[in-house]
Amino acid sequence: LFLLTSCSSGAKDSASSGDASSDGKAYTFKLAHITPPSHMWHKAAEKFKEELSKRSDGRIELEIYPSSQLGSEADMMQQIESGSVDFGFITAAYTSSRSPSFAAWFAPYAFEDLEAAHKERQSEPAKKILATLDEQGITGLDYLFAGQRVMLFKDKDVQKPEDMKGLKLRVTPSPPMQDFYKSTGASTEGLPLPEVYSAVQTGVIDGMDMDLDAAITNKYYEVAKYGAVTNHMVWPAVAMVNKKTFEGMSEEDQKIVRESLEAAADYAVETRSGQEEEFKKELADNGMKIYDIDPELFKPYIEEFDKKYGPTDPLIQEFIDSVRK
Ligand code: 3HB
Repeated sequence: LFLLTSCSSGAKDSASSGDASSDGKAYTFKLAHITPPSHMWHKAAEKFKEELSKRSDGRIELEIYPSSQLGSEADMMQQIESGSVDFGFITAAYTSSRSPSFAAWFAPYAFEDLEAAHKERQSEPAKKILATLDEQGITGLDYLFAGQRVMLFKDKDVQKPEDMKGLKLRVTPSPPMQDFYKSTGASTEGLPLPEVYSAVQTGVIDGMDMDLDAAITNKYYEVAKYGAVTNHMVWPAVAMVNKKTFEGMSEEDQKIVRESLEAAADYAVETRSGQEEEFKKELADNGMKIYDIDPELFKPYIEEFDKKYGPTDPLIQEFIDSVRK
């Protein structure tokens, strides 16, 4: 955090004393995330920047560091904790390794569509899950979504969960996601995104858990023939900020931050929802067989997930109860 100017004492804008008025401070914040500039999360970061500047009359500026320029998500979260980076959009998958209740978001087939997940982010359980970051010196502010998770297979036409038995699949190193796949009899490799293309190309893995967004940006259609658009899990990024930095801002500026993020989250979901058909077509045009699998076939695996993860954490149970009602 760089404090550029300050007109704090006797500030000109204290007309309504006692109110949540701005203290007139100017900020240039840093925001880090792992995705490339073409990804929805980066576009959401740009929207956040634009809204911050507009709503604060240029007092609140944002520098965005995409593509893991500042390191892995583990590095970034450590930097946010220490305050050398202010904001992050960090995958809920990684966040769940630091704060286990975020695993609730990986309850399989919990949402009808992206909009339903977007709505659930404002539920009490979702907010309580964000608040678990407090004890790490981080304020969890909101959730941003990219496309839901799908399954890509190198050369096996997987039509039902049982067809995955014995396949080696890349699944993000997040226990709830990996457990879901393991329950079908697949084995999992926790490869980070940059290693996935060559792993599937060389046959080290037989397929992957992915989203359509990253399937296109990484050209996985060149190395995988089959794409089951299961949309079986959502893929949230957790918008977070150093707690001290956030609490040091005036109430009005905190409100500007929250409202700017909300505008960015709305923008991301509206835009991404409208791209589903276009993304499927783009993959099909590039030679992939794109198809659905009936979610009913996954019912036993869904039940197994809920039974295993609900009892691990009261917040996960509360979240599951809220989404399965
Ligand atoms: C991933 O599958 O690891 C991934 C996908 C995204 C964004 C970030 C990571 O769309």
